[in-house]
Amino acid sequence: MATKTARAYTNIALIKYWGKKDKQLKIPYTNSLSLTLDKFYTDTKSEIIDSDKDQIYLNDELLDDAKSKRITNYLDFVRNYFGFDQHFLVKSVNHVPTSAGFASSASGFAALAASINQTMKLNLDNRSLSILARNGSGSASRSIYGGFVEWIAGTSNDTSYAVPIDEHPNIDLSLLSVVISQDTKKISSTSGMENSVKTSPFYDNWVTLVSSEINEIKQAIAQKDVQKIGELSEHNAMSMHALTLSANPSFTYFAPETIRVIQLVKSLRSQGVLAYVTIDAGPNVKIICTKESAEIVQKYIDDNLPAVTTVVANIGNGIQYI
Ligand code: 2P0
Repeated sequence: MATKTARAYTNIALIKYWGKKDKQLKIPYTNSLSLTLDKFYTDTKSEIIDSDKDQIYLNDELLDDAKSKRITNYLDFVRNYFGFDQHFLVKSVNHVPTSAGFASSASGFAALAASINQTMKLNLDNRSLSILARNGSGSASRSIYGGFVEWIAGTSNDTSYAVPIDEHPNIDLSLLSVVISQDTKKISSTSGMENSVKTSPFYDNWVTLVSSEINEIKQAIAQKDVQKIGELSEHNAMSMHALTLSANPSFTYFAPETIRVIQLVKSLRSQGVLAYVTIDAGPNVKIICTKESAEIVQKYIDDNLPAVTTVVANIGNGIQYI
């Protein structure tokens, strides 16, 4: 039987992961909660090759050693973890256009983990797959499932994994992605979160805040209260970015246009439009809307900031084999 392609969708954290207790295992300080999106995904196919070196293609380009290092290191981890020694030809295609302003590590490592699961006939259940994906990139643990997903921080490799909260929520929520810059960020999430943990005087407060916001957002999800989901997500995102500003030395992922978009959203909100921002480790802004408000917000941003690109996404599925 021919090997299937594993498809994983990207996710946006509403209550964010920002800090590792264990760097090696990527065990976070807090739980986090995300929404899987339908527009952006990675397709990955792998096969065993008769070689002592992996060959990695990304978007039809064979990656050199430097570019493939993070992936081959991960495959070394996977070989060691399961005790096999085969090497792979991996072909990965990102349908996460850089122009959509999403990082591809979440969908990328989730698709890679699922693909190796297939090729090596590991028969992993979703929990084990989430653990495997987490070892590639923390946020990838959540892309195993669709809809609303919680990553349980845990305390060890076996206890840190994502669980579905509602994979197919019947909720009127759309996400507008506002792309300000497509440049690779200067401060990676990995080092940004490390600096925040080490030097922000507010880090302990963040840990306390996240545990209460996770509970509150789960209630809001159960009640299909999009406004409450938006309020909590915006507050959580601003609190995460406060950790970067209060780090020593301080840093920020915001660009001037990031602030401008926040102001435009607040102005619309004062006119009664449902719109709340969330921002990851980069300048781009994602706006939580209803289907109706997404159209209004998109037009308003397009009119006021003609240089930015906007894309509307809806709720996506978990891992698929096609
Ligand atoms: C998140 N981010 O919860 C947070 C919010 C960015 C801001 O997870 O070091 O690529 O590989 O575990 O998962 C991005 O960081 O970091 C991220 P590593 P990852 O989505």
